[in-house]
Amino acid sequence: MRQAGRALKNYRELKQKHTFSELLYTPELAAEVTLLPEKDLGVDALILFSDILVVLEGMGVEVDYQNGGPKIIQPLKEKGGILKASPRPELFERVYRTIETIKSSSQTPLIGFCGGPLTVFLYLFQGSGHQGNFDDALKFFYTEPEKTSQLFETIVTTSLQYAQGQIDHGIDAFQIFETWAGVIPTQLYFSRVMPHIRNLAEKIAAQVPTIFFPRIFSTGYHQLSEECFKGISIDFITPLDQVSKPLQNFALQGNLDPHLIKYYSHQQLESYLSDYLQFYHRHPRWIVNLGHGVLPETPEDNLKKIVDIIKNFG
Ligand code: 1CP
Repeated sequence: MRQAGRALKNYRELKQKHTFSELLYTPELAAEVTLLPEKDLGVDALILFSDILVVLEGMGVEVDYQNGGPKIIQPLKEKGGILKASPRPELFERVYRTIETIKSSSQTPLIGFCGGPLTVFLYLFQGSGHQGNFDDALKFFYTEPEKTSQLFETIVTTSLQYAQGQIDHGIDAFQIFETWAGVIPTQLYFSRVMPHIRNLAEKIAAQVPTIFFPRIFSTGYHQLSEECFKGISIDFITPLDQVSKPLQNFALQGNLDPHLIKYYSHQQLESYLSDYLQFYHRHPRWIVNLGHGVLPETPEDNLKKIVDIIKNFG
């Protein structure tokens, strides 16, 4: 959950020399970026340097990552909701080469990932995620449920193929980022999106430990106890103690507030994290992580401090 690199000096230096797409699709560079947090921060696990929109690019949808957040060149709102594109499987192949390169030089567990179908659909239809404005995509979601469901199926089919490739090339765990789960009511998420999540996750979870991150999921977290995941990643709004009991059989991940990580002094970080140590005694399967991505301009020193504090807890 780092989004990332943005906080790391060594990442920003690479960005001076290469575009984001070059970093994504040059296996040696993507491997180098993936490994930075291990070297610079000392974290215990790596997340593949990629993006959730790579699935769309592999489907043949063009994405522009220049100038701020990513943009879909021809979003479905401009094409009457119809997806016509020629798949580019060679882009996935580059990601698989990246995984092989990482695995050949590091023993640290590597997390692969994809976006959840709702989140990927929202970007595909709207064209960007700017400030969470998905008005056109949501209009389609509410007024064209069958066509939306077909798009979910298309996204899941490609995501599954991509996830399988990541597994075959050596990832150790998999995370599904449903960043925008909270734009619709939780019950609607369960009735209209969750069946697609299950189609995606069950095959993956049968092979590698799988973590689900539905962001801003309210009481939805309480209803995941029968799902196939090993871990649930929790946003930074929801108190962990509220979800600990219903999710007692799962590893819980995340919940640290990215703002606080950005603005707190080292001393404040220590006391913040010691509260989590108490939580850890109640729920020992807790993976230290943020409740959403690291904010740009977060002091790298603060990230390093968190890792040091946690490791000193022993
Ligand atoms: O951070 C890492 O290096 C790990 C790899 C990673 C992951 C897991 C990146 C690299 N992106 C993601 C996931 C991702 N991408 C999500 C789900 C998690 C989350 O909510 O943050 C989403 C919604 C995206 C889409 C995306 N790509 C955004 C958000 C835009 C928006 O307005 O909604 C952004 C800024 C990107 C570009 C991107 N992807 C990754 C990085 C490091 C960046 C920033 C590029 C840069 O400026 O250097």
